[in-house]
Amino acid sequence: FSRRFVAGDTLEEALQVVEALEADKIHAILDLLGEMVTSEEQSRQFQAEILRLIQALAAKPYPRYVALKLTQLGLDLDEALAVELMQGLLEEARKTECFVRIDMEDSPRVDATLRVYRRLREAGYTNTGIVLQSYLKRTERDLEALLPLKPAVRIVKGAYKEPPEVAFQDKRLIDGQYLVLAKKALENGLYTAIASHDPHIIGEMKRWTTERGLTPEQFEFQLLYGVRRDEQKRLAAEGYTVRAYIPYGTDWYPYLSRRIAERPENLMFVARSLVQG
Ligand code: FMN
Repeated sequence: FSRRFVAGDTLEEALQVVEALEADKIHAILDLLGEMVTSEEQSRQFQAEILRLIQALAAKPYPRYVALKLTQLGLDLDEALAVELMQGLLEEARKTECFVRIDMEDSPRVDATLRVYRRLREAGYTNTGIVLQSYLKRTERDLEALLPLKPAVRIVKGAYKEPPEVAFQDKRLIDGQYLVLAKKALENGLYTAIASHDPHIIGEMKRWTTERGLTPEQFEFQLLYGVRRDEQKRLAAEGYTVRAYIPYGTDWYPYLSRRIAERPENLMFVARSLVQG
């Protein structure tokens, strides 16, 4: 039995999924599920659990890469706490060349997330990167402001329900803005993760990067574990760097709710695995 979108409750189960994907040349982004914690104690517990993940990856021969959310590390309680806990993680991660991606959450948290990222860069940590969401009207300005830092970026459409004041609602605008952001990031020399399952976006970015002569050292594709598995294999077989985002843990409710909101057919997969699980 394997679950469709979540690798399992435990780190050990998640690492088995990684081994299977590596056989297809797909690398892993490991994500311990958890977000919007309401106490310092919970934040510290999550940090300890992510440290355990980073340490477990240290022994592995494949690329080491984790993702987390700053509200998992207490961002809503105290920004300084999130910075402190991130520093502890990045210190450990840098020993083994492990990359730590800071996922982007909903719009009220974007400013704080970007501030924490800047603080970490000022403190000298380069093994971390951010996410930019094409549905937000502010994002092109955010990208421009960040350019001098040469951040590693992941471009996504955005997964949260956002009001029309801050976010485009029209799919064509969101998709158009996605391509604008991804190309602008690449034109400015940022290492860019193109995170989408959208055939139009993947196809256009393949075409454009080929036309520009970009190499696998400059960008990669990222998809979610369990989504378009054949496309993941195909891209990897074509020689692109491909990473799958692999969530694990017991706090899966918000994650699966977003997957169902963006694609209602996913409800079937989720319901089936709950029944079988
Ligand atoms: N959405 C966010 O709002 N923040 C994130 O940090 C985020 N990370 C993602 C990472 C990966 C690897 C992928 C594939 C998606 C991520 N998403 C994130 C979800 C996207 O915003 C979007 O909801 C989802 O990919 C569906 O859109 P698509 O048609 O482009 O695939």
